[in-house]
Amino acid sequence: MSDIRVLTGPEVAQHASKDDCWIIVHGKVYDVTDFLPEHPGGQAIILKYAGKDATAAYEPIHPPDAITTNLPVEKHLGVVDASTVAKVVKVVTEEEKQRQKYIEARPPLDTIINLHDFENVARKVISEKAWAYYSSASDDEITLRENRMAYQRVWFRPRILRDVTNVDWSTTILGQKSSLPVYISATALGKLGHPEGELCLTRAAQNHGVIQMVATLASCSFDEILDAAKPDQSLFLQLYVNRDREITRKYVQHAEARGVKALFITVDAPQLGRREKDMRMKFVGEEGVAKVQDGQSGIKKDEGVARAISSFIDPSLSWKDIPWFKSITKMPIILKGISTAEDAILAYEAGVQGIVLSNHGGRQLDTARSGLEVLVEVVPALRARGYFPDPNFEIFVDGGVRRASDVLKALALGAKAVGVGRPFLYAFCSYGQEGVEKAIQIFRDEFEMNMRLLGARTIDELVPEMVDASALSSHVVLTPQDNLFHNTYQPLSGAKFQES
Ligand code: 173
Repeated sequence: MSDIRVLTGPEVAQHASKDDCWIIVHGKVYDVTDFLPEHPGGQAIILKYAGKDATAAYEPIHPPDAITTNLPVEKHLGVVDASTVAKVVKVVTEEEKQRQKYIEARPPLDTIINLHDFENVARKVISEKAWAYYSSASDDEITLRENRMAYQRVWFRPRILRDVTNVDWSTTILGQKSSLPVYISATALGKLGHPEGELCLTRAAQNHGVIQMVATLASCSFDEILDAAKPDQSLFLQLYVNRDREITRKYVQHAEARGVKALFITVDAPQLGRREKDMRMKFVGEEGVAKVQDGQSGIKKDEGVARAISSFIDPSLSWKDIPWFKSITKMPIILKGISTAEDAILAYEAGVQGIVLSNHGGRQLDTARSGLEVLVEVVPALRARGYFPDPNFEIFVDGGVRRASDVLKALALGAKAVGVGRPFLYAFCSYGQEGVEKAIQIFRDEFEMNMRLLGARTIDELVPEMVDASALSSHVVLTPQDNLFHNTYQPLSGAKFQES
């Protein structure tokens, strides 16, 4: 016997106003009237689907359980009889038609030979909205570009005649085996770019012994990702700390119970940076809706995807909170988003197990320095205090890595491993799981060649003497232009004129 209420499409459609708003998600009907003002993404976007099926819009930017955990059970009204729901007729835009053509005409995967290639493909095969969200960085995107350029101010000092028949680039990261000195860094909202979202990363990582850092704001739910992983697969968790610490405590302890191996707390995002490509896209995309709502709801229509869903992040997070994190978990704690030697020292003294020298892919404080440049400041400062090297404190770098040679530079300068975010994201947006596997293969090929040419047979043989980083902190040196990068990089554009 079942007492589940079955509703029809026309019944749901009668509740299509701000004062009485029902929506359908995954075949279930929800009364979201009271939730409207609380929706982190604003009311306008929900009202666009009032009385209708919102699944397609909901799916890419919410974990499947978001609605059930946020809405009291009495607002779960029942299921809808699918045969009675008016099919949402999707107007196929010119953009969408063009996109489908590009998907058909993707370069065969075996013609992809470097990580830049994925970015070029992704830009064409994902929606403009997804591209704007993923590729954007804050303000003038100076740091985004500097992250890449910094690697080109470090030059190799290769050693010769060392019998490099066998080279081995495997390592351990926070005690976990890794086939590469690279981990997949957290990126949010994977389903904006591919229907399987972050699961593409999980499956590829397990096939190749690579560690994935799972994002708090992944499109797939945490448990979906963990269920897709093998029992012996190492995963890390990236954490945005909630204003409600109870939510964070439960989340962290659940992750630990499910076997996550380390907790990376993001410390560089008390507020999200203004990512202008993303903001302009939102402005254009939701303009019609936002106009109706203006002045009624106080919705900021120009926030962009990320900002719209980030209001839960606690800006009051401080050094005083670190003991609390240590009290709720035994996982190693790593602070992600350190940009100075001063904070690296504080982190060490706070007793955490590592730091990520990162500017969040250029998406937070613009003109913050690259992680690589921060590394050459941090290592001597820690060493001077006897804090480096320390097997219980690992230093990571992320941002701008596109080549194994970049990774080797960071390792020679003292990093334990390097985080790679967007390139893996673009790999799965373009080719799904296979794309990620190919990206890993490209890294392998590049490690083999570069380690041979550098004269380093193992990761331990990468020493500071193998690089000349003397120009790293000088921001005015000229280097040859990186054409692959520049040709892919999409310059910021100005405000659009209104169509007459
Ligand atoms: O960089 C990001 O876009 C990010 O970290 C984020 C934060 C909040 C919501 C979505 C993404």
